[in-house]
Amino acid sequence: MTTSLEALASEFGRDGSLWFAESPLGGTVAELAASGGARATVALKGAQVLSYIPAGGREVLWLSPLARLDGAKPARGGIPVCWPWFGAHPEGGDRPAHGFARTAHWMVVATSASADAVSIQLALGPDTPKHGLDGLECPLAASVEVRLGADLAVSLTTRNLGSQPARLTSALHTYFAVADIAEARVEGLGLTSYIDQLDAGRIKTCEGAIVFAGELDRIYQDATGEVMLVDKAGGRSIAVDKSGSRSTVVWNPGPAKAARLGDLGQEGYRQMVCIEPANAGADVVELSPGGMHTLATRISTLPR
Ligand code: TA6
Repeated sequence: MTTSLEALASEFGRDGSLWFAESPLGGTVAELAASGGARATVALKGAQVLSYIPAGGREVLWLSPLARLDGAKPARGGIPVCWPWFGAHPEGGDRPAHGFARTAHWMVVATSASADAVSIQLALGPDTPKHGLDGLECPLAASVEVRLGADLAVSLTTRNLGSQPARLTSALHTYFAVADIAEARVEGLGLTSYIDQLDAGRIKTCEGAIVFAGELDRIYQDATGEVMLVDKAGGRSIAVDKSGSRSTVVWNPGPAKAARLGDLGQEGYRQMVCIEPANAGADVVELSPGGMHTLATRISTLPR
């Protein structure tokens, strides 16, 4: 398994477009630089995108000032990969919330660079201790592709290598940067029912845009379309498109939960909102033996 910077550079580096470095956060990252000027940073731990800066633009993703790659917890921010389950494991116990993939080491398996885009593909290491959503030995394999060009595309592909059907829930748990959560809104989910995670999982609907006045934690069901994050105070909008997903999670911890979590930094909750293309709630993926599923997102910025 190629891990040293020199070995990674030799096998997967792409002159001027993709290189590897030791991040000050305490782990190895791939730096992507598209010909048009866009930049992205991907941590090998968790196959986690940490940064995305479009050409001529500013950072799109929020990353906690306390984020670390060398701790037991996942780095707070960017695009954590929740897999092979979303949320708490049905059996509880010591199973980590949002699965084990986001704290596992991923291997680089391929890179590419062209005039249009730079991409990196990573695979979850075969030595990752794995138990699945069903609590059994997990027969699933995972790979992530990050493609940087005019926008940012991230896809999570799962394959069932076992001889039995397997179930999967997952999410690309994307943290978006906003200038002020109090002036941000999410459009495109009006009239879609959601599971209210703050009200015993009751099913509700909300008309119009989502606005934030404290903690909000919702799993929108039958949500298959693009949503728009309007960062009014920041003077921009961010389009979040997706495929392979019928659920979208929207989350902001608010001040009290942010204080309990303790790793968002001073008032960090005011500068972030999660919009997560997911397979969550009733949106459970059933994979037959040999079957494959891809959850993908595409992120692009617009003038407001
Ligand atoms: O996606 C929303 C959510 O499930 C929230 O309930 C909150 O727990 C958040 O994920 C962050 O979870 P984490 O395990 O990263 O602290």
